[in-house]
Amino acid sequence: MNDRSLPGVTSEERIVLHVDMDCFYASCERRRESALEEKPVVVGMGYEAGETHGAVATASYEAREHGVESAQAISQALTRLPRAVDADEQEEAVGHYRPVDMAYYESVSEEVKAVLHEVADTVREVSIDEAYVDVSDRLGWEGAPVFARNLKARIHETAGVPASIGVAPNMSTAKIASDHDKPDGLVVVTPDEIRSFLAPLDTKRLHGVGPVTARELRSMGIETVGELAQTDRSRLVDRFGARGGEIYDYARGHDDRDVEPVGDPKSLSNESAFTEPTEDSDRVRDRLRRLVEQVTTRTARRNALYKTIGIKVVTPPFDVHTRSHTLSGPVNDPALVERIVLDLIEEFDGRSVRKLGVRVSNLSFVETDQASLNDWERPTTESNGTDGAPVKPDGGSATENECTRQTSVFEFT
Ligand code: DCP
Ligand code: MG
Repeated sequence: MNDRSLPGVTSEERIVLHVDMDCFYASCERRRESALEEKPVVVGMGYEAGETHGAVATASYEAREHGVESAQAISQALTRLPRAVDADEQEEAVGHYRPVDMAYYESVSEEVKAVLHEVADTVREVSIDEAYVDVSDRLGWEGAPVFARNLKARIHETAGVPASIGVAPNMSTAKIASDHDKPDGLVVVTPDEIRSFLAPLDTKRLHGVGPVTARELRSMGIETVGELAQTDRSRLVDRFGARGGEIYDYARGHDDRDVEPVGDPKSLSNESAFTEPTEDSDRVRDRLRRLVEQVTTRTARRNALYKTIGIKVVTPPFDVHTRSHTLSGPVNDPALVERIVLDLIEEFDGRSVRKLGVRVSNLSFVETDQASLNDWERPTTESNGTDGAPVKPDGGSATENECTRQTSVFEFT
């Protein structure tokens, strides 16, 4: 159980996907040159006649069988896998060398990331070929393998390149899982399996353990992640400082990092699940008030204004309902958020609720210049309301049912 739990709230496990494209640059080259399918492909610099300097950016899995790998000197790659010339193109033991074309790879990457944003709200893009996706709010573990398989297929159909996906209750394990069965991998590690999945692995597989740390760990008699998990935490902290505690936690399957989108977010939300589904509308409202406080604290910290305020209500088994209300201008007004949220929840009174979320979106970010905010301090939808009545959501276009929108992208069964 993780440490994020609040009293009365399940310290629920999340469902995190790590998506990592297979031999990405080489796959991009194959996408536009299908004759390269299943052939050894090396993408790099410095292999042309007369050039000797340069390095391998990546190699296809067929080329890796010849000992070619990322960051290798191109001269060494050429020794292991001679460059194909017209006459010997049919030979298996020759490599098809291509120059790096970043602009092209970036355009393919954008197509991949677009698919991810289409199927999930919470996406953290980590690099050109890697991203984390948190789907806890819309899936249970029983649905996770099908979701991941569909996502892989959809990336392949849409962007034309293969991905490996790891699914796990947290980021560090999801990353290990995506790498576990490459290429074309799909590895799902459920909360029950996490310790046994990690235990036999080399400590090098953990985030934060490089070759030097791995060597030090070995000198302490620690080879596997399982052995690391059995060590005294204090021994690791003494030796490696804060990072020692971190790798200990990862080894035990704990990682509380949130999948936080980088850059300015499009929305900010907080969610909370009940230990058991509840029909108690007072409890539901209390929980919502707390979520409003959490989310508006975050917006204040980031100097964010919001125009759209929404709730998410998950009813058993995992039905996700979203409702939102859009104001005519951006505001920073926690009391207004609370009124809107409490108004939106009325529709669900008497229904069993498993999980709640509060989201503000349509964000704009301001310098801390209060004067410029004052014009927008009150939304126009409220300006004629003097009786303090809750602002009514304008039932039409601003109210969206995310569940419907999302299932049109994916079938889950
Ligand atoms: N890259 C690079 N130089 C490196 C490592 C990587 O230029 N030393 C580039 C080329 C890769 C891309 O970054 O295609 C993504 O890096 P990965 O580590 O994910 O490697 P690949 O996607 O190529 O292979 P894998 O299937 O192992 O993910
Ligand atoms: Mg990759």
